[in-house]
Amino acid sequence: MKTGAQIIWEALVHEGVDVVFGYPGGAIMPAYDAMLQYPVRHVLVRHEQGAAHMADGYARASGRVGVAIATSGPGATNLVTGIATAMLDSSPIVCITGQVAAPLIGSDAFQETDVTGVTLPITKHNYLVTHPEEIGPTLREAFFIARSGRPGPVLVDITKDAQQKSCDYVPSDAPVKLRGYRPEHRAEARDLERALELLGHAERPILFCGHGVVKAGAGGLVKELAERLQAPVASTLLGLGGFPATHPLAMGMMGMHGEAWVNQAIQEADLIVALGMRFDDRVTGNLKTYAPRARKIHVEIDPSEIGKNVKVDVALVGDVKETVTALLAGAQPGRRDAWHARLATLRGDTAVRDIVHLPDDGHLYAAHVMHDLYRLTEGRALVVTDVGQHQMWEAQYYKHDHARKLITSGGLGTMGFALPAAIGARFAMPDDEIWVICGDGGFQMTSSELSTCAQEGLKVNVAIINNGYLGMVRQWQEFFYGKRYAATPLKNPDFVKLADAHGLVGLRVTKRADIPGAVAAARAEKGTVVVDFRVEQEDSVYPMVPAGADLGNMIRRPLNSVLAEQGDDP
Ligand SMILES: Cc1ncc(C[n+]2csc(CCOP(=O)(O)OP(=O)(O)O)c2C)c(N)n1
Repeated sequence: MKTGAQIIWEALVHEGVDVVFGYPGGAIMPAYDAMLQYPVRHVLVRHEQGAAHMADGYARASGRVGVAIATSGPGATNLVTGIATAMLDSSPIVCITGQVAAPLIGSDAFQETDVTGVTLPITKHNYLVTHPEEIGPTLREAFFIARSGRPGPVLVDITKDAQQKSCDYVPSDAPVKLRGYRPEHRAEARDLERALELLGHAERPILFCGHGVVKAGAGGLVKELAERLQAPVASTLLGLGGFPATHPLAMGMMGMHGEAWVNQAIQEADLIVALGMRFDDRVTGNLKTYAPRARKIHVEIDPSEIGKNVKVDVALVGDVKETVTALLAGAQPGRRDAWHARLATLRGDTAVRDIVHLPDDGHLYAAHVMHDLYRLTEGRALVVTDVGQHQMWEAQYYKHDHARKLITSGGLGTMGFALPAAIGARFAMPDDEIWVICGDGGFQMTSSELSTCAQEGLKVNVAIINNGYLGMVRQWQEFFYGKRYAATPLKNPDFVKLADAHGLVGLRVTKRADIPGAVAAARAEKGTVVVDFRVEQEDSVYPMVPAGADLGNMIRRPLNSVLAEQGDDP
């Protein structure tokens, strides 16, 4: 006989879990008490949002399921932002919450919240468990659902009395079968044939590398396909690293803050092969004018994404790896010289406008920090970004050649994600050099997790891109709201002192020349280091497609100001 609390840990150990991120409280105390008997490391977070992001960061870095644990009521509701973040980016996490005892449910008992109700739309699935016998099988299903098909978060809410009561428990290895849940799909032969026909005839194709390529570990196959077809590859934000950024066929990022020439190329392409991506509005701009000349092939594991935003000519529903393997079996080599010549023209003056190429004028630009971090870490760091301008600059200037080395909140755009997600990634990748890149705003949303770093003895490097503003919102105010900076200037704490208060090292950089020294000092330190980069306050991310505008209609860095800074006559 085992208590329900013991069964929770037995089931987790059986699933191969060796670390969980959580915060205790009344309704989950039996589980915490039983935890001491099991070989699972518990990381005590400072806010349950952090626990969910840590589980998410762990999952994204490792490809395994991350686990967060919290008590009922406020503990459970604090998980919500992290669960929604995982949902929008298809990240496999299992959240276990305590619930008030079953007889009290519905009585507004102390710390009672209907968390299965609250999380219904932001979980792939959720459960309320009221009997100890259900705990083992439910957790087994939860892990299966989280990682199968299109991955996502699953919440298991377990009443306190179910944790306290006992029953027999034997872990099962039988395959999980659930009525109505069919996560596996395989592209149909006739659709593959049709796709190969379109590929054979295309003169101006582009492959799109989405998050699904990273998740499926399909990067090598996509490279083979791109080289065979001589097709250029554009990436979504979450697809970065899925295809090597330094490969000659790599175009870089598409979408709102993608390269202008890449977006223009999409508008001129005659075939798009979208691999594991979902045509998010940040990628397409105005759907009415999106890629008007292109036939579209959509390779996607989730059938509900097909035709959701963009009508496609061929849908290949299935795992990206399997589907690209099937395409490779029939894809014919191509050259497409004229298309590559056209792309070179489109690329045009992009380099001239690039701020990184400007001479050092004494100002510290965020782009310099990203570029130097890329250079100094030789592109090998695992970078976890927060949300805002710095996120886009990182995507533009840190060239990722490897999958799972950029972790960022794409779909939900959750400020406060980076530091906790990096802590989770630290457990997945104990030997990686990890850099958190965050804004001064987002950092303060979850900076209390510095305490977690200190208590757990964790090493991450935190680069705060400190522009004294909620930068991305300030940029929109500058472009679209007549420079009325409503509620975007920030009066920040002294981040160096804040690090010090946590018993950690803090550094400050105000000049470009000082970046390498600070990076070296941060790398040399054993514990977590916070580097406060005081960057240009009113710089903007260029280029930009205004929300809902045509993809080919980008705001570019004003050439006049660029030439003026270069000392040329505008
Ligand atoms: C939790 C949350 N609240 C609000 C927003 C809206 N938002 C998007 S970017 C941004 C500004 C971010 O400022 P900062 O963290 O300083 O980064 P920067 O843009 O300056 O690089 C805001 C407020 C958000 N994405 N997430």
